[in-house]
Amino acid sequence: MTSEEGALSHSPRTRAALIDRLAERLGPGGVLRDPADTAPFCSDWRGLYHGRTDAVLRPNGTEQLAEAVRLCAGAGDAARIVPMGGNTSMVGGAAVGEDGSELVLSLSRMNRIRAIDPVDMTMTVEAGVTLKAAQDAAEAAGCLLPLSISSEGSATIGGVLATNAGGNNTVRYGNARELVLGVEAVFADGSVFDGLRRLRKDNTGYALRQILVGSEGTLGIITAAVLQLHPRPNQIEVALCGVDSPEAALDLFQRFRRADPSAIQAFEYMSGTGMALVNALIPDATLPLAEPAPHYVLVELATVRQDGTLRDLLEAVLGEALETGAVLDAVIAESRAQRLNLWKLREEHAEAQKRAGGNVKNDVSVPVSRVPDLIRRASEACERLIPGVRIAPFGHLGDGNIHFNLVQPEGADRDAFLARDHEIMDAVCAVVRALDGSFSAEHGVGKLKPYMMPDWRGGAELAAMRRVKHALDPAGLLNPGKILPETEDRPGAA
Ligand code: 2HG
Ligand code: ZN
Repeated sequence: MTSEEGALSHSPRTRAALIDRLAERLGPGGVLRDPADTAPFCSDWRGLYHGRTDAVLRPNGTEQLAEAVRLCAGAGDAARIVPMGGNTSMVGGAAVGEDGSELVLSLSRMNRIRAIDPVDMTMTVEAGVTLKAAQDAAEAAGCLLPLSISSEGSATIGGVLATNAGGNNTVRYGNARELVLGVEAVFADGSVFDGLRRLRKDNTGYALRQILVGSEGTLGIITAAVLQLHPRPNQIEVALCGVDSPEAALDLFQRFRRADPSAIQAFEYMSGTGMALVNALIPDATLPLAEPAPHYVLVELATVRQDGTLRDLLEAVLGEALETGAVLDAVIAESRAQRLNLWKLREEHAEAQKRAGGNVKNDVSVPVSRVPDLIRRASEACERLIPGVRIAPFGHLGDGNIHFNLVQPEGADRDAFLARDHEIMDAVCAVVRALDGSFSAEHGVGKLKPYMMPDWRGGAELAAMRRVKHALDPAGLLNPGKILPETEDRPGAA
């Protein structure tokens, strides 16, 4: 394509005509054009990306959404589409480009819970329902939707599925992928894939729902899903423990697993540095232990049994671990309010780190046995690279996913620190690779990390991904610039 053709196909005039037509079809409230209204859709939670859009589309249902996609597809390159849920991505998964040629497609008006079946233990929800609203609806029906992530108040089902979210309960229930029985989605040509099946067994060709889950909106737009629910637990116990090393944290995990693997609902790790930031920067987040510890574990046990023995199990394991010195100190929640308070100390880590200054995040995973090695070796590498950097890893130890996050040194220049993000991520990822891990465990690739794909997923794997993308979205209409790198070369490579 010549540059003249490129300029023509991005023509703002064609786009303006398209937006007029979209406004007509989507009706009142269906299209936002005023920059004051579109601005919140153009920046991400981390503040890494600031784009521009000529319109935010807000269809009120699948049919409208499909029609909008058909219109955009018919307009060629004039309007590519960035699907957006709660806009909570940590990797710019819904970041909008800077030239205005991308339209945001917000699922916020598609927020109905279509059905809950307590016998089949399924719920059918639209993509714009927040994860918290879906959890609450499941609970009201006497069931449990076990997906739980720190941003669940804003994150929506569509985004959670598009990114195959993991979160706090993966250790027991798996990732989002394991909880999806069916999806409804709109493909890039505007056709509707009606796959809202509620079946546990359904081997009828390619599992398209599983290709869409984790595709970050690049292969189709998930508009609704059938989720597998679980029985609600009758006993829940939560404890916060201080430990003196990541090895001790792993040792404690093994103790619980030996005692009763089926009781572990969450097993979370926090560094002393991360916890100190939460205590200092988040109101009403006070450490309930007598002394701060170098590292912490938050463990949640749960069971549907009603025999009152879960507390015994928790106390037996903690008692033994305290005696051997594997645990330094521990507090057990005595009420639902105390449980929530202990969880708050964990869930506010991202917010506290944001308040402390610039962050470089490494959402990495390694085999569980190697988590202590990861923490030690990556810490050493980062200390060497940036003396004084605040090393504040935390995360889902039970499934091997650690958020190896760095907070700028106190008093340092935020932008200068962030300018070194690739250098820092590369140093951490070198350790992750040596430990047979992954550079992105649960947050996805988004706009931040496609540059890593050739190194980590190159060759036949990346080539096959490109062919799948081309087959389902030949014009590159959906979520441009995410997951797949523009070239096979690393930036800066000779
Ligand atoms: C969490 O586990 C989220 O709290 C956010 O995945 C992690 O801030 C982060 O890096
Ligand atoms: Zn996480």
